[in-house]
Amino acid sequence: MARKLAAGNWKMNGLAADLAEVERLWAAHPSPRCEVLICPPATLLSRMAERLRDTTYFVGGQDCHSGESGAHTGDISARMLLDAGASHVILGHSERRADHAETDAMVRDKALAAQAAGLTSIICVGETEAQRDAGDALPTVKAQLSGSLPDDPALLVVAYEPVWAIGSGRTPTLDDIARVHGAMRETLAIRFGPAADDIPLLYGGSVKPANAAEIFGVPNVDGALVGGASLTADEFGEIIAALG
Ligand code: G2H
Repeated sequence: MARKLAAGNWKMNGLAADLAEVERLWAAHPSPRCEVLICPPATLLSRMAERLRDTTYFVGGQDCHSGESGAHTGDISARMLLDAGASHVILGHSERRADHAETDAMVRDKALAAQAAGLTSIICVGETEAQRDAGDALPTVKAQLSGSLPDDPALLVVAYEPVWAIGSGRTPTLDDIARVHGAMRETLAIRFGPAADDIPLLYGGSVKPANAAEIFGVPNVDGALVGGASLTADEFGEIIAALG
């Protein structure tokens, strides 16, 4: 049985003043029944980790390089994230696949680096609107899974984020989410055996307080990767409460 996880992805949002939001969140939700993770921009990572040091909340990165160190201007290694206080890292988000031409093979190499550093990877997969309209959602997700995942199921979370649902206010039907999450669990079981049951499967894409509870009721949905609604303590707190 996979543990429940509410993960916030702040994307390229947040300045030092916004750290107060996570303290408000903790004050309002000091004993959630799910795990809570917040992934701020790298500039805030160590300061957020410091603010949350005496809490049960986790802090994570939004990407890492596949190498340990070296001449890679602007990049951050998995060990650097760990050193800054991170326990998790989001990998292969569709915005990185689109903006930085990240391939499945690159995502897999990053996941291997994250595992080696002891970080939990949140591997993101999801179809574009054109792929959905062509009836290719499931083959797309399965291909991304087989290409992006490391060989060891330890320290692994998978997030299904249909690209067309991200930040758009649109979400798949509950039946569609159930179909994709069921297929992901089957694919993971073929690859990893019984360990697949312990891999949290998150849904991501326009999760809000208004739709969180119904999405969390879908079989094989173990939580959410939340963007816009994770930026304020009030909205993310409602989503945490819906999961817990
Ligand atoms: C999908 C999600 C967070 P939002 O990218 O990963 O963002 O909730 O804003 O759609």
